[in-house]
Amino acid sequence: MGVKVGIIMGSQSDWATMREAAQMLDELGVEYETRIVSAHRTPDRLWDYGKTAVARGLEVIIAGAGGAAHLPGMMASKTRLPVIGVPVQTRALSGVDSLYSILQMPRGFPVATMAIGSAGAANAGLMAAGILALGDPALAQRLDNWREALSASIPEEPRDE
Ligand code: RP5
Repeated sequence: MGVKVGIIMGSQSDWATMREAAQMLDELGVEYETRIVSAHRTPDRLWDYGKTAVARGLEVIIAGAGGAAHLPGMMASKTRLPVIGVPVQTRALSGVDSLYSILQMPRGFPVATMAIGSAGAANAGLMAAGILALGDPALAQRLDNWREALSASIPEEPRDE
């Protein structure tokens, strides 16, 4: 089976955040590819990626960007694959700019928008795995196990650190 998840990001500087999505997919045994695709700096690359995504066998795209974060929305306009958007935290506006840029899509072209920053990137990995698990019982079991392990790791009572 080929790679089903594409993790794309607007800049090398987004990788520190988007790596969390990749690590989650590693943990769950899901193959992925990673690419720098910028809506502003490499628009032709964005177009090609979106245009060929279905034919290449991708099933989910995770797209992270910061600031004027047009990458997830533009990708959603170019492919019918589910696009999961990750607002990267910015210095100037703490990622609220990224969040609003990704979240407020017009009717017809949805982006599943995660939380700002690393938690959002990790959750994007989980969301992608959840989508693929609908048609992959072995992955569904690994995801169930992962969720149970997380619950089991939470103590019932707080303690002094
Ligand atoms: C966006 O601009 C990228 O997604 C990144 O979050 C932000 C800053 O990019 P660099 O100037 O660090 O390359 O397009």
